Amino acid sequence: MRWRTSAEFLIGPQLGNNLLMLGIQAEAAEALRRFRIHDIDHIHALEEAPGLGNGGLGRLAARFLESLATLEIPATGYGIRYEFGILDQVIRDGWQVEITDRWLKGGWPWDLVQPFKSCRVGFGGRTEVWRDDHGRYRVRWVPAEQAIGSPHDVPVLGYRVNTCDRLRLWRAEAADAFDVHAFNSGDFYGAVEQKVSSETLSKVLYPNDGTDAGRRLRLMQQHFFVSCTLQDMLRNLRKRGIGVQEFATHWAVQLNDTHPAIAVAELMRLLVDEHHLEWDQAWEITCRSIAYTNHTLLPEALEAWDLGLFATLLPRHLALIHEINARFLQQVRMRAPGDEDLLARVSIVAEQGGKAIRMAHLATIAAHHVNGLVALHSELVRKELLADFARLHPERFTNVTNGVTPRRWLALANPALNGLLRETIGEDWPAREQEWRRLESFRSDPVFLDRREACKQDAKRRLAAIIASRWEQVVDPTSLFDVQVKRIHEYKRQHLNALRLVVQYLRLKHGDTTGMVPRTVLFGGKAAPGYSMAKLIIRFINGIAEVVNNDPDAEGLLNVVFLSDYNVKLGEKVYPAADLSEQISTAGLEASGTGNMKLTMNGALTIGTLDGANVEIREQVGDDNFFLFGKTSEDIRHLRGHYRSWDWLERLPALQEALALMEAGHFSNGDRELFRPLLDQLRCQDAFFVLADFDDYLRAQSMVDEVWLDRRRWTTMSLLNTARSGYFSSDRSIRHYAASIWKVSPLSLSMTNGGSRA
Ligand code: 26Q
Repeated sequence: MRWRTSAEFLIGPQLGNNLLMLGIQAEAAEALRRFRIHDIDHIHALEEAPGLGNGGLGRLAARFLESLATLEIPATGYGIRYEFGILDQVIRDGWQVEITDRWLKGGWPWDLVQPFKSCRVGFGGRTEVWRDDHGRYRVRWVPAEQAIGSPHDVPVLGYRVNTCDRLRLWRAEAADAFDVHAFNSGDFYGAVEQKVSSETLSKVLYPNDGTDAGRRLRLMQQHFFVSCTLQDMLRNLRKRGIGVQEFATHWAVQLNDTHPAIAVAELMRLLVDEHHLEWDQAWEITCRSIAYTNHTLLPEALEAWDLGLFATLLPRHLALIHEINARFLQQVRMRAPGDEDLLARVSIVAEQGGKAIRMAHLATIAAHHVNGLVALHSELVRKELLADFARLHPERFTNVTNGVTPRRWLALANPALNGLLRETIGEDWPAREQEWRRLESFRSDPVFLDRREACKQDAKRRLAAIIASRWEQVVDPTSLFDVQVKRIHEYKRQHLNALRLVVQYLRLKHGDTTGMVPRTVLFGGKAAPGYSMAKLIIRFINGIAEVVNNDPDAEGLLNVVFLSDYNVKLGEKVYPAADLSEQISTAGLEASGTGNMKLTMNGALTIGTLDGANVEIREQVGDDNFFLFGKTSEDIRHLRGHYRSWDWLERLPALQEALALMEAGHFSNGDRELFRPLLDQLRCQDAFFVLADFDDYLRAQSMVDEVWLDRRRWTTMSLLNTARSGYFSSDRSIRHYAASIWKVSPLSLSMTNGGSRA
């Protein structure tokens, strides 16, 4: 059995997906008709989607479970049942305003509580030494507080198979819900205080703004769900009569980034303190079962916990980590005698700037495999982020390229294309990504290309209708739909996209429209609540939209829409309708990206840098079918240190004019100060090399215009993007994990009454 621990599972709406997986969409629609409901989409629209994740990492965890189920590999995803997920976004006066996500307010019918499988989790307190019957010294942790985790199970269906996997989300409850003593003594509020503070544990998902990573509650959340999970697994073995020594043969543990990395210490504590294993045996079991996936190269996003906080909350774990560290450093000493710098670099405990526990080091030291998300990212993990560790144990470092599920993102989200694919490459195409290449044989078939184009038009019309009703904007479905949907972050460079719109707008104002094609430019994404520059970028985009959409000179040529509250549900409408996919991050900074894969599958052409998964997308679809621009990660590395954005600006007259217009308050109702922080950042620092890539981005955009004018060529390229995107099916990723990291194979249960895919 495998389990994947992740602090986030962004699972999306369940109904439509489950009907698809079971193959009963038509039956469900028919059943509804008997209740005089003729459009099942009305029902889908009512479903509340759990926002239990920030973005890519949470979405990846969800889709990997779906692929595990589809491939019939027994697995459980373990996470937290947050009461409030990622904040809902509304736009007021161009600004993002956050609203609590009360996804549970109307109840949620998809999970099953398992009260008899609850677990107790401790916090704080002290450790005690005692002697066992054999006279050996043992340590016992005496926590000061306890909480209870109760499992809420969500079935994860595979595509047309006879089994399902399980997502087990822990909800925190008070260990002693009601303090009768306090109540009897008249302290009514004190009587529920413990309850309130324990339940806070699973209350809210933390945003990934990286600013307040030292938050005590987040560390408590991590320990809470990891401890429940490991206890659950040990109980499972006990129930099956399997000894703890066999742990690693029965469970393969995949850490989704370092958020669950405390598992290394907690598993050691359970094995050594509670199951009385010797250290060496416990360590061997821990290392044989745990593997770690890294998701970020940004130093500020690497988790490091203040040592004092750790000591107060998890005193026993801290002692165990010190022991793990001491033994590891001793090995390093033997390998590299006298290299004190190396010891300081690899130690779990960071000594500079206040002592801290580096979770990535803890995970890396224990893991039998450490993987990145795409070739380039894995390379940077190996050569830069964890280079010292990779020199010590090169065999542990590997790559597993991310994927996305073609079920949700193509079969479900794009019904017209689904129909065409079923007809051409077989009913079973969503589970057979190797077959997609057969579509290439239609690349010169005009009838087929027309049908392919009609599918895209259908999706664009549907999105245009949603935009008209929800955002009250009219967009032309025959224009080029140019899409950038993802979390708002400076490294993702939505401001690069926005600035080229200003340049474009100025061209329109100057009457210079040669070669320009009608475009509808769509943005979507949330900014972390504490990330003010990201929020200013949203304000900037909305300022541009307001001006451009109301200027008659731009009519029919440029339309800009900010799709507020972008989430999985809205994504299902956007991906199928996209013509152009904007993947324009600063090279070396986007670990992978997965929206880029969903867009490629849906036949959008990518304009992008050589970053993250873009590199492999371009390799797969061919460089003729990809609009490449920008500096490479290598170029950026060389530029760092002596980059002077103002020198670059000198050579960019069109951009100078755009910045001047911003500064004049043109996009902020005359307010000349509003965008000052953004302007200063670009002119004086430009930490994300927007100016260094600007000219080349414009060049690539005019290539886009040129190809769009030759619609046959565009549609052929679009078809080839879909045909060659099979590599990005998450089934391929999971097969890779299964074979090379977990060493597991499918367990197929044959059907007795039909319906199985096999
Ligand atoms: C950390 C500390 C404190 C509070 C929050 C966090 C936190 C939470 C979530 C840090 C990071 C995240 C999420 C990261 C994430 O989504 N990363 C993305 O993962 C994708 C899937 O592998 C990649 O495609 C993206 O490139 C990567 O940015």
